Order: sequence, then C-alpha cells, then structure tokens
Amino acid sequence: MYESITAAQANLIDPAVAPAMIDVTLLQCLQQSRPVYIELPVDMVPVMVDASPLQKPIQRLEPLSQPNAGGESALDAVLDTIYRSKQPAIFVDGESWALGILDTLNELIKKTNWPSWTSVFGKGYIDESLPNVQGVWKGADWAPKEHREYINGADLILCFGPHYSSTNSYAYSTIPDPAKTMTFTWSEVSIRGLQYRNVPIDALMKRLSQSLDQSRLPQTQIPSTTILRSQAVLPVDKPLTQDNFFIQFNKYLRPNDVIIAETGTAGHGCRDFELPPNTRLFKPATWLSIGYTLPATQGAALAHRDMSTGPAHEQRTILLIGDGSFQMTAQELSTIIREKLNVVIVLINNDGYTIERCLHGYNRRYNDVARWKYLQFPSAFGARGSSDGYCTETHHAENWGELYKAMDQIDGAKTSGLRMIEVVMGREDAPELLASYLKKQKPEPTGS
Ligand SMILES: Cc1ncc(C[n+]2csc(CCOP(=O)(O)OP(=O)(O)O)c2C)c(N)n1
Ligand SMILES: [Mg+2]
Repeated sequence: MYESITAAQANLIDPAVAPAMIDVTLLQCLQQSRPVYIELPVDMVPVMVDASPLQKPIQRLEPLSQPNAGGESALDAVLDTIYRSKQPAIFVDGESWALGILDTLNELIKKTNWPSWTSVFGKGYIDESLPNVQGVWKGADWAPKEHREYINGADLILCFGPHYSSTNSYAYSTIPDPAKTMTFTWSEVSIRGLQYRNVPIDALMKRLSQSLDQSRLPQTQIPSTTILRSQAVLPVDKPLTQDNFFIQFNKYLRPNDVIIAETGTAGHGCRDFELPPNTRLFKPATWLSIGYTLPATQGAALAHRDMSTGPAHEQRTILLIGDGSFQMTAQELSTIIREKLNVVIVLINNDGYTIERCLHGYNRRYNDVARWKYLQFPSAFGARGSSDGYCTETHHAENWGELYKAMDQIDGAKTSGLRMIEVVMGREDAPELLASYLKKQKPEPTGS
C-alpha cells in the first residue's frame, strides 16, 4: 500500500545499484517534499556497497527555465493583480511549509505590510511579532469584528498552501472566496479561478520578491484588534480556567522553543498563542490521532538537540497534552528520560476526554478515563531527580499562583531535564469554540 502514499519507492535487492537507488529516491523526497519508501531486506544489511556517492550531497534540482513557459506569464499576472488591488490580505495555510517558500513568504509579508493571517495548520510559519500579522483567521463566527470586516471588504486574498480540512478551517468557514482569491500551490497559481500550470512555486516566489515594485503596492491596514482577554497577572488563589490559561502560559514561551499541542483542549487553546519569533508550533489540523504528540515530542527533542549548537537546556521542546491523550502512549516518557531529552510537559488533567464531552455525550461514561497519578510516571520510568546534569522535576497546579510558581522555576532552569507540570482544569471547561458545542448539547435551563 505504501506506493499510494509515497512519491518514490526503492527495494534494495541489488548491491550494485543500491546506493544509486537510495540517492534517486531521496532526491524525489527533497524535490517533491513528500515521503518516500526505501525497503532494506534483512539479508542485505551486512552486504558491502560503494560508499563514494556519500561524498556528494544530494541537491534539489533548480527548475529549468523554459522559453515562453507558464512561469513568466503567471508572474506578470500575479504582479498585475497585486498592483490593481485596493484591499488585499494574505492567508498562509498549512502546506506552505512543504512548498519551501517560508523565507520569501515572510519577506512578502514584511514588504507589503498587508494584514496577514494563518490557518490553524499554518500557525507558526510566519513571524507573529510583525505588527501586520493578525494570528489565526477564525472565520465569520469566531474572528474579532475587525478581522471579519477587513476580510469581508478585501478585494484580493493571497492564499498560500491551502489545506481545507474541517478542523483547519473552522468547519469550512475560513476558506477564502474563490472570486477574490489568488491561490499558490506546488506547481500552480490560480487567480480568481484562472489557472497557470507548471509554475514551480519556490522559483515564482523568489522572482515575485525580487520584482515587487513597492511604490505600486496598495497601502492598507487593519484597525488594531480589540484585546479580548487580558495578560495581566490573575488572582493567585483562583482556579485555572481554559479561557485564560493559554494567554497566561504564553509569557513562558521564548524564541527557539519547539511547542507541540495535542488534539483536545490543548490543540484548540494554542491557537491563541502569540508566538515569539523563531519558534515552531505543531498542532492538530487534520489527522487528530490522539497519543501522537508524546512520541513526537521525543523525536522533536532529539532532533532539536542534534541540530543545535547552543547549551542543551536552551533547546526546549514543550508539550501541552491532555490526560486522555497521555494515556495512549505514556511509555514514551521512558524514552525521553533514557535519552535525557530537554522537555517540558504540561499535562492538562481535566478528568477525561473534555473535547469529546463538548462534541458528543458530555455526561457519558465513555468520556471518562482512569484517574492516573501522572506525576509518579517519571520516577516509575527511572528518572532519578537530579543526576549527570539531567534534572527531573514535577509540579502540580490548580490555581494561578501555583502555575506561576512552577513555571517561573521551569523557566529559570539552567540544566537540561524533564519538567512535568500537571495543571488541573474543570471537566467541562473548554476553549470557546468547544464550549459552544457543549452548550448546544445541554438542555435549556427552564425559566422560573
Ligand atoms: C486514536 C484516537 N482515538 C480516539 C480519538 C477521538 N478523540 C479525539 S480527542 C479525544 C480526547 C482527548 O482527551 P484529552 O487528551 O484528555 O484532552 P482534553 O480535551 O480533555 O483536554 C478523543 C478520544 C482520536 N482522535 N484518536
Ligand atoms: Mg482530558
């Protein structure tokens, strides 16, 4: 079945051609930004092969410039449409990463200074510290009034890397109107429905960035958005609530963090983060398989350590995960400890599947999970407190004071370690979109 989901496949049964087959297959992986499949039969493992190709790095091929190809006319049409627009907007969706255009896209956002949004999936791809970057576009029902008015009045939306799944598009409500949208995908630009094919997107974006005449760009901006929730310090003895938790947690995020939010209330709440520059956020957008993020955190933390040159404790991987999801793959905590990875785990303990309570069967038993003693897991998996420069610490927070105290300690860490904080929140407390679904399930209170 792998042939259907990979861009290229190789079965290494012949030592003479195995190295070349590996290179050709990996080239397809780089070239298409899609997975490939290489099969290594067990009896081939000890076989010697020619290692000389390892001396030459595999490089993506530059697109060949074809006379009169779609690329030039597409570029002209894109520029013309941009210069004619009066109220443009930029919308960055999740597949922009694989298109390899994030540098040029960020340049475009800076150069134009136009109001720019991401989808849920695209969050973290563009620099959220820029004044024109507005965060996640939440559609007609959930976006602040200023966002809705701007997008409704826009005559052009530049949409990059569209990925229109229901979770990623607020039940399809954020999909831009095709009549005013210019869409950029892997090898195609579509301008208000008119398609230009065989246009390599990364080359087009580079040319666009070079050719843009700043004096011809429409000047437009959005009135500053009403601040919906406060970042002020909250009363220390008040219980933790979902509506403020993510805004409060935001102040502990810093450049260089890798942040992972699991399907559940965490995956919804993280949409409100204002990410510091140079961070990455992985969040649920389509596939939503719970339990995926704990092993993913292990992998990300390992990669983070391998790729960085700075001190290990400064390369943080932060996971926000629910109790239900943690129960799916808890044993991966053991690998995190064994590999001495620098990880912060925020475990939201709300006594079961809160997101599912919101969607369906809020009072049904199938949304309850066993009540584990989560903070005992590190020691059960062999963590030794503080040894060999690796530290394990656990915290429990039920109110803002306990959260601030624990996070201040975690934030000041000077050694690499596993830091786990269990945050307790209500069984039926959820970010606003989910809370609205819960409300719909409950009978209207009868008037007196
Ligand atoms: C493998 C898998 N099983 C079941 C589901 C359905 N599902 C989606 S979210 C969820 C519950 C998540 O609960 P928890 O991690 O505790 O997060 P909370 O919403 O309570 O914060 C379930 C069971 C799924 N998405 N994937
Ligand atoms: Mg839960």
